[in-house]
Amino acid sequence: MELLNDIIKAFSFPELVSQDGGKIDGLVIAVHLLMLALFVGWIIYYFTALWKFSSSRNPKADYKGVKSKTVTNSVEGGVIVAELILVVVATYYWNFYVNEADDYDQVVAMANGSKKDLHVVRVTAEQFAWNAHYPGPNGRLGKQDKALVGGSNPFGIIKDNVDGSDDIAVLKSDIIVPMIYNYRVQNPGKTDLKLGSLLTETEFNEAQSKYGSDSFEAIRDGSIRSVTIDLTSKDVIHSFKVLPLRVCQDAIPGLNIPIHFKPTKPGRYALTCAQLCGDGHARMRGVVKVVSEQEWNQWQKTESEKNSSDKEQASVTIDKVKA
Ligand SMILES: [Cu+2]
Repeated sequence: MELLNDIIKAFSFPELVSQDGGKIDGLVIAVHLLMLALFVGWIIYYFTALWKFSSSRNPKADYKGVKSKTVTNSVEGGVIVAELILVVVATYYWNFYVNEADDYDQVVAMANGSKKDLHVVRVTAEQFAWNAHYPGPNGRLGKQDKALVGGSNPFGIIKDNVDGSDDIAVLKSDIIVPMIYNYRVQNPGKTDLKLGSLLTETEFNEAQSKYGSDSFEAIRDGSIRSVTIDLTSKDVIHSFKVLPLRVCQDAIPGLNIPIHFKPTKPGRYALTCAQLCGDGHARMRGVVKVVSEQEWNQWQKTESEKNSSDKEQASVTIDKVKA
């Protein structure tokens, strides 16, 4: 019985901690059912052909074969239709889903007329580790310049710019992402909030203290904010794969590829590299750590302070050396 349970477990889906991950599982099941239908169809065809064209039923070979083109034509027609669906429909939806999450406006929020990368984590893969670059409390990712890449600044962040000054760079450690419940504005009252817009808990609390708790209505509707990983690679092609989040995306040098997911449970989840990227490929493991919104805010604050105090320390040391 235990063996049976183990076998069932081995063939089941891994734990799911992503709000849209069920769609991926659905697709996997649909593809398997389609393959099963094809398999059964071909098996039936195979045995029918064996029986129909056996030498006992047809002692003399028919050299003329089939004359009608109906079957060939309909198969070719089917191929053309399938290709049209693939190119027109699939490309459109792929572009729609991959480049823009349904709550993308919330992820890259517009604030003071400029974009904020509130829940974007830049991940740079290298042989054989994962590195992460986070926006600081100001919510903006600093610009990068490859001339600045070095031991103390592996991402080449332009730090003397306001966006980059509070950024957090973490090498070869857990990649932290927030799990944020959306508060949907049901009734904006006399506030500046828009009907139907989504607030994070932090924004909800800020709005409550700004306008007063009875001045507007917003409810937690069960939806979760998308997190975006802005993925790239420093050297060769790697692949960012986290099974519980149902996410797998190649990291390609010179390209920044966005991945979106909505984590539903705090915890640490295994991150593996799904492209054979060199002799240390098997060692290239990491962790995606999902934390609550409060933990995320706190972590961002302390790490950012740590980063800037490191910088101050470094400049003090340089000054001392100069003196
Ligand atoms: Cu790799």
